[in-house]
Amino acid sequence: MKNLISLLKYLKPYKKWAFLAPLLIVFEVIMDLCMPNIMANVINIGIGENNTNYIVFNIILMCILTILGILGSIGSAYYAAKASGYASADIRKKVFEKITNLSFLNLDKIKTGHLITVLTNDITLIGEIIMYLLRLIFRIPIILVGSILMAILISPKLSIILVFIVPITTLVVSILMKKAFPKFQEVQERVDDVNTVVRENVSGIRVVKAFVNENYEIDKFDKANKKLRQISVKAIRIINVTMPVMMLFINIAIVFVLWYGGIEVMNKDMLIGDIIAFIQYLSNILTSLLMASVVIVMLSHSEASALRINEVFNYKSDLKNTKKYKKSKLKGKIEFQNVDFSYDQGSGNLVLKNLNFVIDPGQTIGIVGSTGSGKTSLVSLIGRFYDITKGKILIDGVNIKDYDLNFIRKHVVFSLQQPVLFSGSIKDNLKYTNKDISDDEMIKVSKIACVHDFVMEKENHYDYKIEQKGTNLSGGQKQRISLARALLSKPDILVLDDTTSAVDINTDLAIRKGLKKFYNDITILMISSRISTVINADKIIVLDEGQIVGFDTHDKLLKENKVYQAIYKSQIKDGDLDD
Ligand code: TTP
Ligand code: MG
Repeated sequence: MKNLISLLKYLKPYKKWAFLAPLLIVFEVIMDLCMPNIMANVINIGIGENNTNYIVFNIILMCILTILGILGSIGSAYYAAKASGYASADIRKKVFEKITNLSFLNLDKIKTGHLITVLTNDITLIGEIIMYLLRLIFRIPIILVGSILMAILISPKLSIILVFIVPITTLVVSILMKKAFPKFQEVQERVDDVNTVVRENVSGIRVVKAFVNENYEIDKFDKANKKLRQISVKAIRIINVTMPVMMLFINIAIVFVLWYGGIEVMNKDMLIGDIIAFIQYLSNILTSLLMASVVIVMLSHSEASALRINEVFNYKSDLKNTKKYKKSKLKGKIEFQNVDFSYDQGSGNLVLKNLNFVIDPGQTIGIVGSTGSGKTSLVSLIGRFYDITKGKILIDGVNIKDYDLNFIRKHVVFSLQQPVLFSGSIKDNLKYTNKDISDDEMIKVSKIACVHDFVMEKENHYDYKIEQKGTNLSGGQKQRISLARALLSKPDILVLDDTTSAVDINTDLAIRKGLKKFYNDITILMISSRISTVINADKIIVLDEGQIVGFDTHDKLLKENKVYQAIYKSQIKDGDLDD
């Protein structure tokens, strides 16, 4: 229960509403507790003694109590919904912020599907349970105790039945709930499975269709869906048994009360109205017990959700942001000293081995190497997306770990291998990092990145709507928008990870010329699978299986470096080297 309790602190800003909700329910409780008694009096005194005035007075009293009860109930529901709604929105915001701040290494380990389930299902469930708690926390115990007292007051003798019926009902209901609870937990897990299948399918639907594999995927979904159906039916079956069982107990109790009470009435030891009131209190007691057991099941159910929410809160980002060194801008000197790196720190499986190099401010550096040689991994270290296993990375002579993380991310800008665009207009995407960029500047940079020409061909130009995941743009267009977006965030160090791989050679050349002309003062790291892209770089890093096997100009490498020569030769054959 401690996880759920720890989440209740989110009610704090809304404590006024959180107090009003249980407080207002008191009117409903008063109504529930007084009504049977008043009804008994109307029958006993009003009807029994033919006292019309008494009947009218009590009916008016009942009306007033009912109206007050209903108003209280509406008010309570209103404030409970408000408090729980605001609190769960706050929790959702906190979880989202936490996810946004997680490191790559964290995110590599956590399934996206799990995070989405936490953000949607789990938090919604917590919101619901908070609402029920606010409404029922006082209602159930007061009605339970109040009704028991009233029943005893009416007839101590008849109340002996409570000694039997209350424990038996409690026992039976709790056994049923105990059975149902694990089933409901399993339902949640099966929902996760169905979600996973759907998510994979929707995001990979093009591949599924391209391989004509729809039937296989539908089959997979059917299996997950069938499992969910089976367990849901089982869980609901148990719950469905509970209601009739409760009704059975209530009816047995009523039969007993009528039988025994009837004898008492005939002996003139009891009045008819009292029997009716007693039956009312009895059903109050039993329904409260049922409600209590439902709440207890919900509480334990929501504890699992609360645990998952707290798990997200407790993820420790493995990138420590302690020293927080900042300056106005970076000059752009990058130094690697004996750097080893592994994605899986414990395994010793090194992706990069013993890297040593110095890049001077303003240089343009090409990075080449076969696929999987570690190019992307190398540059991701410069943005400190991961911490290295051994050695040191210095930027402007300062250890990268001493910088403020956000400062580094702001000044070392990436245009990634697979560009990610957001749904919205082209303009929204270009001004992603800074809304205040002027349209003139946006257009100027768009021309450098060879974005402007194709944008002018789209309808609405820069206001052209990009669909989810950029499906209505070509690969090369996405890459160029991603490059322009990177340039517009005014980097001191710019990293291009094969950014022009899907762009034709002439456009690629135009982009490189533009970069040289307008961005000569910043440090640029340019990964490319095409030698032609890096041919004019100040120096080229040649990577092979995580090691640097060459670091020099194109001409020198071509003369002396075997790995470089091999790459060069293979591309001449392909006719890829046109300039
Ligand atoms: P990369 O650094 O991605 O290799 P690359 O960029 O040179 O390859 P490409 O030209 O295809 O873009 O990968 C190097 C190794 O690191 C490879 O064995 C896969 C592994 N790796 C991970 O384990 N986790 C990751 O997140 C990445 C990016 C790579
Ligand atoms: Mg790569």
